[in-house]
Amino acid sequence: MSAGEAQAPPPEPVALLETAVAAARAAGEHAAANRHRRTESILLERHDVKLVLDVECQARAEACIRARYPQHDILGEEDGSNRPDAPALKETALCPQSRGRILWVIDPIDGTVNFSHGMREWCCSVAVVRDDVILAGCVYAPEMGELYTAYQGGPAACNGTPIGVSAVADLGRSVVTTGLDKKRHPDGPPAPFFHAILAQVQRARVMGAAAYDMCRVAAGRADAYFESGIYLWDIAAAALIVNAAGGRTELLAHLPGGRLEFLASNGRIHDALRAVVKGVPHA
Ligand code: LIP
Repeated sequence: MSAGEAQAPPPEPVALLETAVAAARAAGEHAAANRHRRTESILLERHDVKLVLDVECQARAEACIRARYPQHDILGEEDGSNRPDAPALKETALCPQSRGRILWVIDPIDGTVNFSHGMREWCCSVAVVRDDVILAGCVYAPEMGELYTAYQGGPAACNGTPIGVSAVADLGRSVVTTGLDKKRHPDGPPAPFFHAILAQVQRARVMGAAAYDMCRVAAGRADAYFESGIYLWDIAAAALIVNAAGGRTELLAHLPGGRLEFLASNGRIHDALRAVVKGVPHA
């Protein structure tokens, strides 16, 4: 970004959202049209997979953004080398990389393992951030027929219809989604966060796509989401959508390798759930 642009005001959030939607749709429609290629992998790890379509979908999202905003910066899951090293990130900022510049944050296929097995719970997430403020965000779940959107100062919507978080105020009556980060506790007991949450809520669910999990919270179909070891691109767009839907989000910690510990909720059970996850000893 040029020095002059660093001082220029960012484009209007509504205009940015239009591009975020176009980028998420370009990625999602390509993935959905190529489901028959869902097992073409670049990297197969014990608990993860990187697909050829991940890279292709990110390229399509980037093309939409660069056509409209060639001067903006982009951070995507498939960049690899862009994963900031957390020891340098001493701040509480969710996206310190966005300081002084407009940064697009892309997860071309969130829920990649779900997608590669033919499950429908996957989505494409595109957010735009400046000075740690999320200006607009879109989460597109093609096989669920749902497009979630929000922009700074505006409403959260699903397919253009306003959405809002649930009214559940008792943790014991809540449904909380989370992830099972196998890499966080390689030697300790399995899934300590999951078991701590499970003991306190009505149901704990692991659905495999953070951005879509958070959109469930925004739409009032789940009451909170928590994950330790998630990346910025998994949660940036959905964080704005949850807040715009009347919920609350909180960065609990920066972890090594650019991973995050992140909590999103309907607001009413936020403090109680934070106390539960803060009580889990970290490896
Ligand atoms: C996934 C997240 C999920 C997490 C998985 C994985 P990806 O993102 O959405 O919440 O538990 O480990 O990180 O890799 O499918 O984009």
